[in-house]
Amino acid sequence: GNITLALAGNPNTGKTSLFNLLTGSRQHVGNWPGVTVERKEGHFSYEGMNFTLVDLPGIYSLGAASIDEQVASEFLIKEKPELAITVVDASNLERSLYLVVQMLEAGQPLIIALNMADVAENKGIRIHREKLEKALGVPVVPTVARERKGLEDLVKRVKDRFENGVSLSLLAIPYGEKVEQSLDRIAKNVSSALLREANIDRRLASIKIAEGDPLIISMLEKLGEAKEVTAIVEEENERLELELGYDLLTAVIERRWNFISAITQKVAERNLSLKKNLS
Ligand code: BGO
Repeated sequence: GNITLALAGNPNTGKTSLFNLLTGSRQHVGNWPGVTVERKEGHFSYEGMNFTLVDLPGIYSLGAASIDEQVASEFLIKEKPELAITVVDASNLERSLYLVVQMLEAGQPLIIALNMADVAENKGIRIHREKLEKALGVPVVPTVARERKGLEDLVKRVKDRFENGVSLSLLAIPYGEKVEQSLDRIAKNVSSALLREANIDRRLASIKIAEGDPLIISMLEKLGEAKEVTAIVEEENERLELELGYDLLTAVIERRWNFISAITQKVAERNLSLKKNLS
């Protein structure tokens, strides 16, 4: 059999370097359907297992801010890859974790390639790998793609995932009572037809609607539910504006960053004496 893996990450985290190292010359380049965004796919084998690695566009979040974000979001929702490798910049952990957290909230099983470990070290940043694994419930493999370091470990962890069927931990971010109330209300008002069509659960549907995810919105339109759901979101926005001073989308984004910031403080150690003196 052939296992499909997605390769995700922010721009400039070393995603292309990892893709090339893993797949070598076994690559094809095309376009994502309907858009002019390049789609790269490659193959690799490890101990008798065959993998197809699909390189997603480099993005900071799964949303609708750009074609790249839409392409990546749509692939994850529609294709449901069995596993993703999400490349994280160890020297910029906090920024990198937003995408990871969104993928985990969406129930996407993943392994973190903690790349640029050398850059982090030069900046005096040490990431506590095990604490990060525990905080997010996913494997974390340090890599230095430029020096081909950590590749073997990464591929081993990928293989382990399929051999041992490592259980998937769905990350539930605490959004706070007032926001949860809005999410619950939205969740109760989506049809099971939508959940079937999008292949997601109620809570994720409510989060995606709160985010204005274009794929979910277009499904709601197709099912004739968009008006009703939009009216509920508007009511909830008004309530939250009064109670919190900002709307649902702002609240969701802010709470996610709070969650990420707390994790970063727990797992990243800044030690100026570790810093290599480059000046
Ligand atoms: C140039 N450590 C270090 N130090 N650098 C890395 C690592 C790592 O672990 N991994 C990748 N890089 P992409 P995206 C470059 O191209 O794979 C480097 O956007 C240069 N080029 O070599 O493209 C990698 O796909 C001239 O750097 O990332 C690349 O995610 C001078 O990070 C850059 C310096 O990697 C981005 C760097 C002509």
